[in-house]
Amino acid sequence: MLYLVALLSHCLPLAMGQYDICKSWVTTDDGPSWEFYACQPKAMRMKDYVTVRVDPAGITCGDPPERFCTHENPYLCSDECDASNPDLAHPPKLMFDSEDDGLATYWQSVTWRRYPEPLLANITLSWNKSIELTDDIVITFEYGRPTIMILEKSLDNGRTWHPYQYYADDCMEAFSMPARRVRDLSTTSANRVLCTEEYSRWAGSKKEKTVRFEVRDRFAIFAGPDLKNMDNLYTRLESAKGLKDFFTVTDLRMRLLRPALGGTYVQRENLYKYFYAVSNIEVTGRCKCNLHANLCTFKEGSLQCECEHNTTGQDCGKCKKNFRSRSWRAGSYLPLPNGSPNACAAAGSAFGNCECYGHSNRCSYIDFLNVVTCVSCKHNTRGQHCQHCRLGFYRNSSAELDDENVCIECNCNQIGSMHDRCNETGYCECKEGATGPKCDDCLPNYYWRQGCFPNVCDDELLLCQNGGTCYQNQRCICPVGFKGVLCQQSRCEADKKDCDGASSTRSSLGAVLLGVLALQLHGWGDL
Ligand SMILES: *[C@@H]1O[C@H](CO)[C@@H](O)[C@H](O)[C@H]1NC(C)=O
Ligand SMILES: *[C@@H]1O[C@H](CO)[C@@H](O)[C@H](O)[C@H]1NC(C)=O
Ligand SMILES: *[C@@H]1O[C@H](CO)[C@@H](O)[C@H](O)[C@H]1NC(C)=O
Ligand SMILES: *[C@@H]1O[C@H](CO)[C@@H](O)[C@H](O)[C@H]1NC(C)=O
Ligand SMILES: *[C@@H]1O[C@H](CO)[C@@H](O)[C@H](O)[C@H]1NC(C)=O
Ligand SMILES: [Ca+2]
Repeated sequence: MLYLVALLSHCLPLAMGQYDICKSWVTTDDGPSWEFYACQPKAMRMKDYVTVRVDPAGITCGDPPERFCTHENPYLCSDECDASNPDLAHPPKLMFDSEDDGLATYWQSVTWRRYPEPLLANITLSWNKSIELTDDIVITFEYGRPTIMILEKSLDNGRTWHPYQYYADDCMEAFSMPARRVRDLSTTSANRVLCTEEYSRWAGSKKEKTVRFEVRDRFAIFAGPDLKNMDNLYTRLESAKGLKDFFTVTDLRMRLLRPALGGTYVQRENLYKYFYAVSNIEVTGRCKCNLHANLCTFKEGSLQCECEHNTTGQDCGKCKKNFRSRSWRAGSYLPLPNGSPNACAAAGSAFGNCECYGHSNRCSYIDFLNVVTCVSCKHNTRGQHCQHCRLGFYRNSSAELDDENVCIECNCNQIGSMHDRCNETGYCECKEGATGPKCDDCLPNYYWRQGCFPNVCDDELLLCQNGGTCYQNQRCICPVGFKGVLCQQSRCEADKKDCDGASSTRSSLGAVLLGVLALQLHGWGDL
């Protein structure tokens, strides 16, 4: 049995061997206990778990039924694709079946009858799970490989996409990129995105069927041609920035941009021989479990890591509840050969009794107070156990104390509020006249101009007099001959020489009151 395992791990260095157990029961001087190791699931045939989508709508042949011919037999166009007949249909799922009887089954596109409009198709594979590629992606084309195509990848379930590799029979012409081969890459360029001409040239559609994304050749840059020196690869994956992510995907997309031509030119008189036909897409990889699981299972339609080390989540990307006394960390391939588990620790176990709810990695003993306290609380927390929110933040009531989102910024309006602190529900303390949770609104009878000010005029109580109009509650626009905050004052009254002994209204009570009011309001308005 041991011999068999050794043999297998020699033949499949990427599928088996290192990092395949997460823990073992060992006996030490202190008695028996668990020992923990970095661990990862086995590589699997990922096409068994994929969801596929082919775009645009109507790109799959057979609806309506259509004749096609091949480059080998260009004038014998007797083959037919008919979506309503199972024997003649070519649906997308045939790219992932097992072809047990040796007969190629394939998805096929419509023909290029709309030439010169380009024949474009996208094949998108989604796993709803991050996958680490461990072997080449191999796409098999029946009837000739595309002359132009782009392989793209996503790391965030299809929200953003990045080119992974360009393929063309002439890279310069198609993409203005020089043609390169993965075999020529060096240790510093192992994660370069390049354009290759190796898989797009015409060599007879029966002879050369596959298009590859060369994972092995890139691994070989570090592990040697037979991938014997995996230790070196694992060391590099751990230390070289971006290298691990380069081989990680949640989705892949083949953008087919021009079909096989079978020669140099497109023959307009026979467009029935131009189309795409894909019989198989092989993707070999393992679930990304951050080195915290050695099993990955298919549950409720998605792959899911069986997390160890007291971690949880689809990728074991966080600590289990009550195991958050220090921040979550991925396991590490280093030090060789067993790596570091970087397990999550139970509350209270790591630093005596100092729980920091995962917001700090360090505790410190304060001598004169005789307390142990968390140091440098993160995520806007503070306090002995990082259990409070920093000033200017308030507690997110839908988050646990050990959640990264536990403290929400108050965001008080700088002008409308007294200070930048808020109460437990996020309400700021407003200056006079201001209102709203963030103090960015004004109370009724106040207007906003770099803060809230009481209305100078309005349509109810503070009416502009003598035909004046109220401008944005800020001032009255007075007719000629009147002035004052509410246009209550006749100009000849103010400037006696303009009028001829006009009788004074100064003695009237109303005018006195208005004058006082005007004085006050004027003061406000100038603030
Ligand atoms: C294929 O996907 C790309 C984005 O990756 C998009 O820009 C393009 O329009 C798609 N083409 C088709 C035919 O759906
Ligand atoms: C993706 O996986 C997550 C976690 O297993 C699951 O909750 C979610 O429903 C899945 N989404 C889809 C579209 O399958
Ligand atoms: C995880 O927690 C359990 C207790 O629930 C403990 O027995 C086990 O040793 C812990 N594992 C690790 C890796 O810390
Ligand atoms: C509050 O916490 C929940 C749970 O973590 C999070 O989804 C939400 O975004 C947080 N709210 C804010 C405003 O940060
Ligand atoms: C916060 O202030 C708002 C507005 O003053 C008030 O309605 C709310 O009850 C306060 N919340 C708490 C928890 O004091
Ligand atoms: Ca097939």
